[in-house]
Amino acid sequence: MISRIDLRGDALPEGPALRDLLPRADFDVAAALEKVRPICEDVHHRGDAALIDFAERFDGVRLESVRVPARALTDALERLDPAVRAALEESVRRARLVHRAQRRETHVTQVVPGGTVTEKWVPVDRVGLYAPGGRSVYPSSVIMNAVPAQEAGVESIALASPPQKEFGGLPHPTILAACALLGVDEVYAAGGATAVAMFAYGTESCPPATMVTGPGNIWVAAAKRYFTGRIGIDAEAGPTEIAILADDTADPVHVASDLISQAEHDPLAAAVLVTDSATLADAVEKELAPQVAASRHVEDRIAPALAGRQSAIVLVDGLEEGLRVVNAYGAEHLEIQTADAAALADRVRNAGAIFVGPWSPVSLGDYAAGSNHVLPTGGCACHSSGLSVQSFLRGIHIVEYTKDALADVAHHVVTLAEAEDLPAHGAAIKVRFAGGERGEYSA
Ligand code: HSO
Ligand code: ZN
Repeated sequence: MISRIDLRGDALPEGPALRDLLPRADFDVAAALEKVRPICEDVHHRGDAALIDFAERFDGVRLESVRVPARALTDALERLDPAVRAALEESVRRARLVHRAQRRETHVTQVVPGGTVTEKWVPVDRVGLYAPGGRSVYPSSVIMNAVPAQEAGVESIALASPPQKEFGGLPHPTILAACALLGVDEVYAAGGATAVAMFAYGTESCPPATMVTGPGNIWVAAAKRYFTGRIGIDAEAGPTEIAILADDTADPVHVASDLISQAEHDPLAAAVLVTDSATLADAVEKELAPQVAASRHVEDRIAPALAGRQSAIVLVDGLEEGLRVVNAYGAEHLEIQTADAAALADRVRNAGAIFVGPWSPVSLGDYAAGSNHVLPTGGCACHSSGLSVQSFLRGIHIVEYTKDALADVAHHVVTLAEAEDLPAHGAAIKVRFAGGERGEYSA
């Protein structure tokens, strides 16, 4: 059901060589790029008409309009199961606490007397959020995208989600209800690459956005890559990953169920256990069989995810080696279930989010820890962070020097300009002081 990679005995290789030994899904965004290009360009040229045609082709429903009427949002919220509503509200409350604390203050640095650099943080003007449909109807992801954008102060927030045939061409009602709960009232029925193109170019009904964020399948990732440079994106989300670093103190029942919990997302989802305990490895493997058999999405997702080349039990000599392995892997989610989990967590350098100890499973983070669940996948945790308030802000430097302060540093600027063979740069300084009474650069 799940393969083993035995890294015991020999010394572990360094960096990329170690990474090459570890499992990972094939997620060929570059190949998908060629297919999304004509779709995006059609949306560019034909706007709403193209969106409506693509909805018919991909989602099997002819839309009257791409914009979802306000009434559909309030209706969906009214009809939402009260228990689901309460859970979403608690999720929002916790996410707000965490994301509000990420806000950034304007910072003024007095570099020299009379010379300041102020860094102010400005939210992007307009964000298009994407919420997948089909297999992944996740109102929780609406929260994880909308809350940081709102806390960052983004003024214009729109959301797109695929039209659903069974709901008369509207996005899934729980997505609409989550939007209503969050006060996101500009919603479009558009899916995959067409939704990203709608936000990137704008159409008759949807003004263009400066940034698009949110999870999605390979077509969404490819469309984000297509528009990189034209609009801001969060990340090209790949299939979900869980890595668990565990020793013989971990409970195999918990470890197995946590591996399955993320395998449940996608046949390409990755579940990786890294352990120095062969006993735990055997126990987890034994536990997986009955737990998988008792799960709902076995054939289409869990079984292929666990059996896929992206999942494995990795055996290492000790936790030091285990730490090197999880750092080389850079998991989207990393659980640490060892005797001294917090101390090990402190030494993790590469992970989208870290879940420490036996009572902090990834499912908690998916819904209600307060942390964000839009996290870097595919090893991108080695250089990127999950979605946060920061994702929606730009830091702008405001430079303000007095005449005296410029005079003090002028000779350095002129020297560097000459060293770079850019005399006009130096001239822009000199011209301000020519003819001064106290020498060339006197104030
Ligand atoms: N684990 C997913 C997010 C999610 N889980 C949504 C449940 N719903 C990617 O981080
Ligand atoms: Zn999940």
